[in-house]
Amino acid sequence: MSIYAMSDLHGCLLFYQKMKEQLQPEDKVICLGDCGDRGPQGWETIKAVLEDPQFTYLRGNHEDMLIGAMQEYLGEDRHTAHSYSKVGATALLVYNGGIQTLNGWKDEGADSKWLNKLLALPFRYTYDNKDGKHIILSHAGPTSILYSEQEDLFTRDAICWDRDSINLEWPDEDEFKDTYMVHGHTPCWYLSKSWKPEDGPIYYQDGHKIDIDCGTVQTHAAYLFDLDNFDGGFLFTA
Ligand SMILES: [Mn+2]
Repeated sequence: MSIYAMSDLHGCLLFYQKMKEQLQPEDKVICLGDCGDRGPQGWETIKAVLEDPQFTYLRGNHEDMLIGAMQEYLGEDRHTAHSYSKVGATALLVYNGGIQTLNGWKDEGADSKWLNKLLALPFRYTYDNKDGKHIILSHAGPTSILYSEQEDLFTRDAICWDRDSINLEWPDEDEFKDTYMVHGHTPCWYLSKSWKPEDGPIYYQDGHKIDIDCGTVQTHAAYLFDLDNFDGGFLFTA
């Protein structure tokens, strides 16, 4: 049995299908969020991952915006990680390429069962691998979650949205020397302009942070990152 992570398919259902062809029935995949928006089949990709028992689906900022937009459409109070104080969640989702995803849900009757499934998604997942590496997985990978298991609005907002902690150094406390953080949210080309999908995930902050977002919608590539063997895993290209 293998356990993998993947992230940021952004409507590229094709890569979900390619991953399914690669997986053995007993394998597990942690999906680090952002299944919808920007790409061609946002709503279909979200539904496929939500309904697939092989996948553990974590909330990304695009799921967070979609939850807010669904709640705004249904006239419910918002229960999002982000406050959306300046603009509504719907406006922000549309600005970030989410109109097709939202319309996919509306065209099928705007069923609140999907909202409830999205609301139930966890924000983080931890895995202790075969080499004794303690791995924290989340969408955005904020350094702050090293210090707290607690989840409040501030922490959840950071888990879904934070990009600033990319520039921090890995803490030198002993307790974090075997800890690794695997995340998406920030395409690898944002960290290195010369990066190409064939180069693989980017390791930074002394190799403890691992960005597996290869910018699928722009690069037409996606990773399955093997959590027990960092040198294993698969690159898929269209
Ligand atoms: Mn994101």
